[in-house]
Amino acid sequence: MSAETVTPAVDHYEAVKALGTSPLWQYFGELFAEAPKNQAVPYVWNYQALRPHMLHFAGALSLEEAERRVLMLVNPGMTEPPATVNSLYAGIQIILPGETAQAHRHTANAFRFIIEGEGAYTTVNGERVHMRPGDLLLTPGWHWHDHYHEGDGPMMWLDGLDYPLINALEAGFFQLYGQRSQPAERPDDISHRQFIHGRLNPLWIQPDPVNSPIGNYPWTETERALASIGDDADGSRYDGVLLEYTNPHTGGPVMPTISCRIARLRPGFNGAAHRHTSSTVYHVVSGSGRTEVDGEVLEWGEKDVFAIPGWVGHRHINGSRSDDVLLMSYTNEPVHRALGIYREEHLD
Ligand code: GTQ
Repeated sequence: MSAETVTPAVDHYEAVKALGTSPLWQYFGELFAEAPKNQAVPYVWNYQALRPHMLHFAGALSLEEAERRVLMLVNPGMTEPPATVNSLYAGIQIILPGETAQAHRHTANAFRFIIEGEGAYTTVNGERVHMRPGDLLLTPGWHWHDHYHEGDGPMMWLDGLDYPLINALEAGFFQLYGQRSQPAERPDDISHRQFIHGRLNPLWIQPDPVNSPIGNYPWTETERALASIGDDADGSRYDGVLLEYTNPHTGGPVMPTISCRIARLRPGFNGAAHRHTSSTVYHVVSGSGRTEVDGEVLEWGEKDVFAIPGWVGHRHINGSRSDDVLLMSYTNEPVHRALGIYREEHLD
């Protein structure tokens, strides 16, 4: 017998695996799916149910023990690592009078939307930025920030960050400032005082290439904008009177990876259905209603948070005959648009 005939059949699959390769034909359908298959699912987080537990942890855990006292809003489809939708995270943070959440910075971009309480401020790169309910505060990537509460009663807010994207891109860095709080180095609330008029910008400020220079978009201004639009504007068929918080230098989103928005759904608003590749997290500022998603109904009430993953068909409804719904939302749409992968489909 020749040596050739006794050689066992080579298992080419095992052999190529050992060589660090894999046959594309076994993965093709998964890697090049006809349409996106999102891990995240539509979901509602009930604020009133969470609130007593937030208060419990406020009493049980000091800010010396926790870098930030936050309950993460974890999507049941995205638990490891935890995320709220693809590329975005939401959390509810609580801080008590006299407490300091120590100064740190991270490459992830962050914002806060104030839910309840008054008298706290965040120091962002040396500027104290005061918070009131409905205010949108920005902490763009690599900006030092610490929170301090000098008022009465607990203060709670929604945190929105893009760390799932930053970590997926392997660009996550984190640093402690070294002291618990930063000294105030600039006049309090100066960034929004000098920019808030929107159409009159200070020319002595060197624009940041990607981030809005505004520390706080106060609720008083948001309300004024909605009131000024009134009842006779067309609005969007899908999202009602939908406004984007903008970077005054560019007119674009407040941060490169996150567009923050506020929408007013008038009484009886029955939105048209659509889907888009971008994912959205909503916070109900006031009112209650429902969102129909691919045959399922998400019911939401005041202060709740809900998630609509990308490519899920959805329609928002304000069933009330008398009350507005105000929805704050944030989305990764700017990332999809920047990469040329944004797609939208009208379903009605
Ligand atoms: O307040 O700086 O929910 O750094 C997650 C990470 C809040 C914050 C979060 C953070 C913060």
